[in-house]
Amino acid sequence: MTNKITGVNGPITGWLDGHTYLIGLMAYPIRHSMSPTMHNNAFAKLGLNYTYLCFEIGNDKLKGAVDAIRTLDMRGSNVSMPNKKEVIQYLDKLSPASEMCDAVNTIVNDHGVLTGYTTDGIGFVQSLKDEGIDIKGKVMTLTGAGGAATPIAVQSALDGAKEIRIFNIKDDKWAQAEKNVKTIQEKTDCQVSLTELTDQEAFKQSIAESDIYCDATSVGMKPLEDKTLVSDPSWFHEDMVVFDTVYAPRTTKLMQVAQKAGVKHVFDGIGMMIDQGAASFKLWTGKDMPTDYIREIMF
Ligand code: SKM
Repeated sequence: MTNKITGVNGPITGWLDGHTYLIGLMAYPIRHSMSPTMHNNAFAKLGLNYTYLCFEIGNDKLKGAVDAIRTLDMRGSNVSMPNKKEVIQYLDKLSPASEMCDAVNTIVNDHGVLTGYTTDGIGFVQSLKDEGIDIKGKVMTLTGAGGAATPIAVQSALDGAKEIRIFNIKDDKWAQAEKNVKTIQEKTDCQVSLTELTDQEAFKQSIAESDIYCDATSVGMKPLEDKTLVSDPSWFHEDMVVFDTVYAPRTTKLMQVAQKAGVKHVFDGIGMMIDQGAASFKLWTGKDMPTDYIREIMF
């Protein structure tokens, strides 16, 4: 059955009534998001009386929107760009990982007490696990230091990655990259380094020595869909993992280069997107998201 509203196969949320719990997604821009379709179909599948809606909220309207979570007794919200850091000042408590990342993507409202969590890193690690790959003991080269890269680095270190080599340009995210290195050094046993991406020899050598290369920048996504930070297939080796956090387009330029190199494990960001959503879903409902069903009807 094709759903007339979402255009995907499967049912939409089964009912809305006086008891329905509301969950939001506060970001700008956000109308493109897959999260409402994913969560509402999961609620319907499990017969949970929740609904998930997008709200176009930038930094300017964020305080009012967070206050509304308490006022309307919403169960919680996801938070995306540009609000992941900004939102912290309006919350009551933070999870340890959120504190380490300086970022929140999930708010849970327990009777007026708002706690911030970050599930993006959990999504990354879990999506590897879904493919039979454990981050424990792995050496990873990571490009980026923004909203996706920071939780990926922190959660990977918390979950036992042996070494993370971060590469970034000296842009406005450099200070965050330095902070990520310091946090990981202080709080975990993972070895971590930061190198300028302009040092292409070091970048190439790092990838050659890594089990995983993860690109957590927006290179590869519109309007940069023709770009990749690695264009020479010989930089990769067959047994490694190449992970692009971008999921539109489904096959990025980087993934094409990795496929050309014969890399066995090449992943886009869909798995991470589903698994970060599943971790948020569990925090709000206490239930496991039916991720196989979501994959089947949406992707
Ligand atoms: O962290 C996630 C967020 O939970 C949802 C989202 C989306 O729907 O586009 C993107 C990421 O920021």
